[in-house]
This record gives sequence, structure tokens and C-alpha cells, in this order.
Amino acid sequence: MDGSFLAAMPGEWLDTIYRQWQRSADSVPEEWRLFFSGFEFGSDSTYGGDGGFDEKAALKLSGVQSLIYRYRSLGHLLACTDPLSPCQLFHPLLELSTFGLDENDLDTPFVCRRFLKPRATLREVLETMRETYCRETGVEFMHIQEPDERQWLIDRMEPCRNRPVFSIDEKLHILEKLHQAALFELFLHRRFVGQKRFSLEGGEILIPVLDRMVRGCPEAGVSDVVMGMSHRGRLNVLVHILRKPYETLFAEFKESVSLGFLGDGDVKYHKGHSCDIDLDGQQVHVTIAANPSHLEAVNAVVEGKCRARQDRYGAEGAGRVLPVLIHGDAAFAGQGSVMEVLNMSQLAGYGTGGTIHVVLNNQIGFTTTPKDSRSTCYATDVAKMLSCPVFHVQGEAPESALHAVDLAMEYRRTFHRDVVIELICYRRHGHNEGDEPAFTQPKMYQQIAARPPVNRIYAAVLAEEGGISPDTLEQLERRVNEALESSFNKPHVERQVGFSDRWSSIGTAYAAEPVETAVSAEKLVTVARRLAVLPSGFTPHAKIGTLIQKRFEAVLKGEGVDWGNAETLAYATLLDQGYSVRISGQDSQRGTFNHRHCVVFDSHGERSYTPLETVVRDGAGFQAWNSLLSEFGVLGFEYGYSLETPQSLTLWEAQFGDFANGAQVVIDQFIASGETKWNRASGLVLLLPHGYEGQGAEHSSARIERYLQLCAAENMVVTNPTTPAQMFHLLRRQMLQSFRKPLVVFTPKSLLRHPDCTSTVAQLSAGTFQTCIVPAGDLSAARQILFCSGKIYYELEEERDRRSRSDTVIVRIEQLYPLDRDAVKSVIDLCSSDSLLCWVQEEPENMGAWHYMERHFKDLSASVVYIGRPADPCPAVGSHHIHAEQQAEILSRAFSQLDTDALFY
Ligand SMILES: Cc1ncc(C[n+]2csc(CCOP(=O)(O)OP(=O)(O)O)c2C)c(N)n1
Repeated sequence: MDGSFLAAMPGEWLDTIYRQWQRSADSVPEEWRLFFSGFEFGSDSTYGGDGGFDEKAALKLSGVQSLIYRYRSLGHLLACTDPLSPCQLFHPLLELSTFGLDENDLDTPFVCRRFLKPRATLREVLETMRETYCRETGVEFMHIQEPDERQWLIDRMEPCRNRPVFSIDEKLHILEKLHQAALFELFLHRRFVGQKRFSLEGGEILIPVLDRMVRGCPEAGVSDVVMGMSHRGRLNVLVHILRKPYETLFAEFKESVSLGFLGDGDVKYHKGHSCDIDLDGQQVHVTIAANPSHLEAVNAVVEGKCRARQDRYGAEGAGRVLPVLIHGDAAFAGQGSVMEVLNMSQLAGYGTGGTIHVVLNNQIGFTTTPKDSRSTCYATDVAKMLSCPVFHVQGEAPESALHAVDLAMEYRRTFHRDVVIELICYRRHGHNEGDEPAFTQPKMYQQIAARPPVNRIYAAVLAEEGGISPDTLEQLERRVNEALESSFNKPHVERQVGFSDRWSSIGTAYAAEPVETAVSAEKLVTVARRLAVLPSGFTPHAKIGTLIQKRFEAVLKGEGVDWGNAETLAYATLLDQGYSVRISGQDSQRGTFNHRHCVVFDSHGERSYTPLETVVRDGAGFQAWNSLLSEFGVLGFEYGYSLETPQSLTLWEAQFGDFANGAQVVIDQFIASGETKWNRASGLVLLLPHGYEGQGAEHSSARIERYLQLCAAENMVVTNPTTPAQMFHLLRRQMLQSFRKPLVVFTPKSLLRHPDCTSTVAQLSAGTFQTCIVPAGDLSAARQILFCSGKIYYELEEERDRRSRSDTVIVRIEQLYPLDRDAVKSVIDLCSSDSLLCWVQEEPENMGAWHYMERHFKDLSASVVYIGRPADPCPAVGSHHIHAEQQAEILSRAFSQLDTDALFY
């Protein structure tokens, strides 16, 4: 605070905050506390002798206070954390002269506020600060705005100078872990020459770090650890942390192992694993999520998995389940999904009680060095958005790293917030072992080649410290090598992968048989009545009150059940049967198009009420969350949630289906292919608003074509239902069928309020989801059949009635994949051979379901005319007027096709 700043402050305000400080120092911000204490000290008539004011002494005192503050804030800039660079000894902001101090002040005692001692010499202060913040651990924590959290950290770092004393046993354990990490890589290198393993060498410290975390679980009250990481060092983590037997991994290298399931499988360094570890009688379940190559994409999945487990454990869940994410430095700084997931940390619908992030900073990403890959000082800077501590630890200082782990575990447990540990190390080889890093980083790799591995460095440190015999040290290394050698020829035990525990009762194969999804009218009335009752004194917005009543009346009357009503009844009846339901997405509580209103708000306050919670059975729950404005992160999260919850309907809703494109990675690499790669099923539902209503390029198409392109081997189900009853049965089917496959639902927008788009209670209380809707009647009498899917059906129907075209039959394909080929075939077989067959769609020819359906029609030897918009790089036009013309043209073509040979282009 300089003089000009103070001069600009309103005197009255300054006076008020000064009085406030006098009453309670802690009630004002820290900078003001320091300022006022310096001010009073300076005005203390007893200081400086003779009742006079010693300005010089006051400035020195305030300099010492500033120095303490500055080292806590910026001491990390002098921390010696990079094994490849000499330690930095100077920083202009941390020089004594910057604080108006010099060497002559070193032995002067000063009064110190908020320091270890109330009085200390400058030398003691400086030593404490430098040892704590400028050795192997740099800490960023003064951006945290909670004074308690800062003080909490200070109290745990400064007394031990961030370097606690470890017992001999602990040191030997650390060395054993380092030997395991290092010797395992050497072993793989020797035994499986030329095979990719994404070696951890250079970053072996990761193993004792994770080991410490897992061992700290019982004390932290953690029973489950859910981890996510990419390729680097993953094999090492699998065997040494997840306890995957060496022989199983070796069998994978020898390719002498079956996948344990039918499917495509995945490379070794993407596979998941889990184990139960007994730690002095306490069980800790540790699991690592399978992940695809796309860096950082697994983060949200891990968070979703954790949250599902936490929800299962109830109130103590957040404490019991620990999410741990391991990142590469380039990926952490570069991938946007990192920020999306960090942003979930404190949100009621997505938080997991704090994630521990470990950034394995090997100072390179493939061949790119930090100067080309980030604009920030640290690879971890994005994490500071959370006001959480960041520990930067030298990658050859295992004891310091373990101290950071202990702090991180305790911090998370105390404050339920994220925490970051950056391990600054190097990568001994190229990106993979076949790559030559000297092509691009010749100097760096000369330096690395000359560097002894960390297990040797630490063994030498222990030898020098004494207290451990050379024999003991040697034996330790020998034991580690023997374990590797003896496992090489050991037969491995095949392990069933996937569909265990909560999944054991779930079928693995898709089955097309209709599922009993109907609900009796009596039951529907009972649940609808319950949904219509609001708590006493609760006054919703008048329109919402009416909507709630109308929904109930429709069920009582047995007709006029609209989309929102049917969807709500589907959830309610599933909840009533003991299933849980979780829906999340942007504005999903109300529904982007105002149709859901599953959470209602009191007009006289902030109170909200969720009627569906009243029909929940014991042990289940209903959750509806308005999500953060992210598709990639949230869809990944919900996919992760669905992996843990086979008996829960998990739904993600896109604001407009178009925006799911931001989550394409999750769709391609998890949803569509997760089961064939990893044998992990998901019953996740994607609700994707779709339909051409003249809203322009990005509010029209959910890109039906993209989902259909991803479909094969019955990996997922893609639907385009056209009636509320169909939606009701479809959602219920998702839980009641014997298997779980992701379900894509193209949901309507204008149909939500279309007068013809209603269903009767009879349609909910009988029948099931119809994959294809063929109107009753004699097909052979039809002159033309219009096949279509989705909302265009209503426009075709209206046009048909307007033109009195009883010669035309409209067939709706409600489930696009797996296609009910028999149903389509029987339409083709039953109609006359002279009938004209058309496919009508709103989407441009290169989009929508046309090319997909064309293939099926060809297989059925049916010649089908395309009617729809011409091919276009853009899904829809921007002008409402042109949209209406195009729409009219499609309808006109659909009903004039019999009289013309021309296609609509
Ligand atoms: C999204 C994405 N882009 C590119 C790649 C290709 N790729 C694999 S590893 C890697 C380097 C990652 O660097 P870093 O995060 O520092 O981890 P490291 O490999 O150095 O441990 C790259 C670019 C990928 N797998 N995923």
C-alpha cells in the first residue's frame, strides 16, 4: 500500500475499517491487518525512545512483515524444483533491499505477527522462509482467499520447513518403491525389446507418491480411491499401485492372454484395473478408470464415477471416496477439459469433496517444450482458479513429495477442496521408447543421459546419512529384481473383466425383444396425484401451478398427456419401482424449452421443491442438476456416473443437440466404443433436442448422421420418438431391459407444445416402445409410402390430410439403430410393387438418417426416392423465411412425387 493509494481512500471508510480492526483484528483482510499493526507500531510513543517516533525502525519492522508475507506468496520462485536446472538464487522481489533491509539487520530481533515466534531475528525469519518455501518444495497458496486455510497450511509447513523427518523404515519403504518403479522399467526394456511402454523413467517418484496416498487412506477415512491417468507410467502404476500381477502384464506383452471378454479390446496402457488392499486390517478399494488416448478426457469420467460411489455411501460419501487424477504437464496446461473439470469441484451436483491432482511434469510434451506449449509460469496455473494449494516438488526429492502428499490428504479432508502436487522431473527416453529425443532436444537429452536414476540418487542419500547398512540397501534392490525375474515365467491367472459386482445381474448382449414397460392407469393416477401436491405454504409461479394441475388432470381424464407429462411420468414410475434417476444438463431442471419443470420455485422466496422426490423408494433418489456450461466435461461426468450405477437412469441433456459436438470425444471414445474396448457397459441416456424450426445453423440439428456412423455391433441405441407415449416407454425400457447400452434420443422442441403431440393414458398403460410405427390399414392399397423419422411426421400428416391423400401411408422409424429391419421389410413386402417408396427428411441430404437408411433400403432391394433438403455444408439456413419455403417445398415434393420423376434438389 503506497501513499498515493492511501490518499485516494475516503477518510471515513479508512476510519471505519481502522475501528473495526481495533475491535477485532481478524475481521479485516490480512493486508489491512498488517498495515494497521505497522501504523500503530509506528505511532506507539514508547517505540524509538524518549516517547519519539522512530520512523526508520518502523519501516524496518514493516519490511520484515512484508518479507514474511512475500516469501509465503512468492518464495516458490526461488524453490529449487527442477532437476535439470541449477537452483535460482536471486529474485528481485525477494531481495532484502526490496524490503528496506540489509545484512546489518540480520541479527536484529523484530516483533513478528503471525510467525512461529512473537520475536525473531531477521536471520531466523529469513532461514525459516527460505527453508520452507525455497528448497525442494515451492508452494503457491497465498491466492487462497480463506484466512483459515492459509494459516492451516502455514502451521503445517513452517514448523517443519516442509521437510519432516522420516523414520528408517519409512525411508526404506520409499527406496523400495523407487527401486520397483525404476527396475520394472529396465526389466520391460530388457525382456520386451522395442515394445511401447511409455516408460516412467525420470518420473519414478510418482510411485512412492501414489503409494503414500493409498497408505494414507485409512487415516483419512477413505475407503475407495478412484484414479485416472494417461499413458505415461501407467503400466508402472498398474502393477505397483493397482497390484496388477507382474505375470498378467507380462502375458499381455507376450500377447499370450485373452481379453477376458468379446470385443476389440485396447492397448495395455489404456486398460483399467482395480484391487482391494488390506492396510493393517482396513480395506481400501483402489480402481483406475480405463481411458482412451485423448489426453485429459478421462478426468470427468473419474469424477462421475467418484460421485456415483459417494452418492451410494450417502452423507459420508465425499469423505470416503477419493478422486486422484494424474496429468502430464503439457496436457494439463493445454486441454480445455481440465478447466471444465476443475470448475466442477465445488458445485453441488458435480463436486466430489476435493480431487487430488498429481501433475507429472517431465518438461516436455511429445517433442514440444514448455516455451512452445504454454503461456503460464507453471504447467499447473489453471488450477489456481480454484483457490487451492499447489505444491511444486523436485522430482528427485521423495521425502518432500511425500510430505506434500500428507498435506494434500489432510487439506482435502479438512477443507473438501482440490489440491495439486506437481512433480518436476524429466523423461529419460523419447515420447515412447522408439523415439529419438535427441533429434529435437539434443542438449536436454545429453543432460538427462548423464543423470543417475532417482532410485540410485536416493540410495546414495540413505547410504550417506548412515543408520542403514549397505547390506540392507543391496538386499532391497536384489529382492525387487528377483520378484520381477521370478514372475517372468509364472503362469498368469485369467481374470474376468467387467460385468461384476453390481453389474453381475446385467446382460451383456443387446436384445431386440419388446420389454414390458406399460404401467396401469391406477398406478399412473396415484403417482400423478402425488406429483401434483405441493407443500403447504408453497406458491409456485401461477403458470407453473396451472401446468402441474393440468398434468394431473390429463392423467385423470385419460388423454392429453403431453411430452413433459409423459417424461415426468416415466421418471416417477421408475422411481416408484426403486430405480434412481439423475438428469443433468444446461438448464435441465426447467428444461431449455420450458417443458420439464421438475424443480419448482416458490414465488415468495428462494425455496424450491422437487415433486419427483416424493415418489422415490428407499435407497434410491431423484437428482436434477442444472449443469455448468460445458458439454465435454458434463457428458464425461455423466458417463462416469452411469458406469457405477446400472440400476439408475442417468441422463445428460444437451441445451440444443447441436452443442453435443463439443463433447464428441466422449461420444466417440467412451460412449460408442467403451464397451468393446473395455467391457464396461453404460446405460447413459443422451437427450438431444433436434428439429428444423427455422432457428438457424446451430439450433436445428443434433447431427443424427454422426451417431448413426458410430453404430455397429449393437453398441448403442439411437432413437427419434414422435409421441409422449413413445418417450414414456423408451425411458422405462432403458431400465427394465436386461442389458445396458447407451441410448441416444433425439428430442423435440416444437412438438413439446404441438396440439397433436399428446398421448392417452391407455397408450401408457398398454403396449411398449414401438421401433417403427406403421398405421393400421391395408398397405397394399397405398400408392405411396413415405418413410420418415421425427417431427417431419406431423407436417407430412397435416399435409396429407389437407390434400386428402388417402393413397399415402406415412411410416415412422422411431428407432434408427438397431433398425427393426423386419418391420421395414414387412412394409415393403406388404405394399404393392407399384407403390412409390420415399424417404422424407428435414435435414440436408448429406445429413440426417438418409444415407444410413439408403443402405438398408438397398439391402432390402427397395428402390427409394430421397425427399429433403439438398446437400449442404451447413445444417440449416439462417433466414426463417427461407426455412419455411424449404419446408413447404419438402412437403410439396412428398405429395407430388407420384406425378414427377424429378427428385427434389
Ligand atoms: C488430445 C490429444 N492430443 C494429442 C495426443 C498425442 N499425444 C500423446 S502424448 C502427448 C504428449 C503429452 O505430453 P504431456 O501431457 O506432458 O505428457 P507426457 O507424455 O510428457 O508424460 C501427445 C501430444 C493425445 N493423446 N491426445
